[in-house]
Amino acid sequence: MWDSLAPLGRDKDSGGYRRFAWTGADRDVRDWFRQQAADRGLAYEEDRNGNQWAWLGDPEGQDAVVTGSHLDSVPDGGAFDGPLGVVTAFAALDALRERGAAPRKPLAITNFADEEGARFGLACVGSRLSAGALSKEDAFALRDADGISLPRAMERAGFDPEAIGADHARLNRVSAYVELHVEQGRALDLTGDPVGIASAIWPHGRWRFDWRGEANHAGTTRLVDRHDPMLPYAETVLAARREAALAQAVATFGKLHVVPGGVNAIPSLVRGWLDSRAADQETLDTVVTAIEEAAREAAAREGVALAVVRESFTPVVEFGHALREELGRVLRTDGGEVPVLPTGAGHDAGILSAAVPTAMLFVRNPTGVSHAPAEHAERADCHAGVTALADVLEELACR
Ligand code: HGY
Ligand code: MN
Ligand code: MN
Ligand code: MN
Repeated sequence: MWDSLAPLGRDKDSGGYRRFAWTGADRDVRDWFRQQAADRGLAYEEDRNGNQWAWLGDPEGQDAVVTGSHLDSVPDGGAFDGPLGVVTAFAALDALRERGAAPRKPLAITNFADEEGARFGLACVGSRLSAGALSKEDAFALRDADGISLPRAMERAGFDPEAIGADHARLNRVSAYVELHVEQGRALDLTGDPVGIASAIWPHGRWRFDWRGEANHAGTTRLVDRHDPMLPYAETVLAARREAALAQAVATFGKLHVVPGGVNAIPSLVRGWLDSRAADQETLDTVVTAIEEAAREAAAREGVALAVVRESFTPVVEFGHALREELGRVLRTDGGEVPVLPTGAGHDAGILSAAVPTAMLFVRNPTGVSHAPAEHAERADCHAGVTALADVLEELACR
């Protein structure tokens, strides 16, 4: 199964993945999902927001137990972030069948659309729409770098964008959503465990900084006469690292857009996107406020204007104790407890936790790297993840 998915959307130069929402690469992995469902005789659905569902049992039934993740990626993303959760879901269902475990509740596997937000700039679009955390109006306002709107992209991919919106009826029928995900750090590698359970997702957000200066000739403009927006941008990147380090938080300027983008032209506009996250809300607010202050001071020194917009924000998610404890009981072995750990990465499970009891399982990533081609999980640990997920699904759906 893995080998049929791995080549799809992979960039031959970087070895990373470029599976952006509603593009050809996304269509290929969605077709792959549909085929996996068909191969298992599962009832296949696409919901009003483009999320894919493969059902064992009645899609209209109550108390459904759902597992899955996403198949889209960040630019040059790794092979496991998202796909591991979908592949292990199908493999866990196969394992339940091999065990002869008969689900008493409907069981579904999902691929949530556009989790990474790589194309339109907002993460977890499919799950946000379904959970009512993103309005149709705000979704319609999303544009990609070429100015193509989300609804237009969905339409081109064969979806009716007018249908998007909250899907409470569907989510109200779900009794638990469990997402398995490659760990995006090295905590399990350090504890020596193949599988862990998520305790929480850090609060995190995305802020857009627009520095507007004075376009001019790179060769003839004296330094004293410049209003170069690149300067305050550079100083703000250094301030972000400084403030995050002081607060044991994280801050990243990972995306930059420069206008006009000529080597020999002082820019008129430098647009940078900040991704910042911290263990708690107060710390995050402190860090972002300090970064913004440093950005304003640097802009003033260069005679450059600055506008800052918070583009998205996800508050802290504490995964519910009841389901988390149940997973801990199911996965406890003679070797002891399964580690419980927080994550700084956002997930559909985090968005859905506002509407559905959710839990997450992590599989060890010996490199600790994610959102890059070096992301890795050993085959043996992936198998341990399948067994753990099958045990959890058997407990939740078959008992
Ligand atoms: O950005 C995140 O944390 C997630 O991978 N979308
Ligand atoms: Mn990711
Ligand atoms: Mn992910
Ligand atoms: Mn010239």
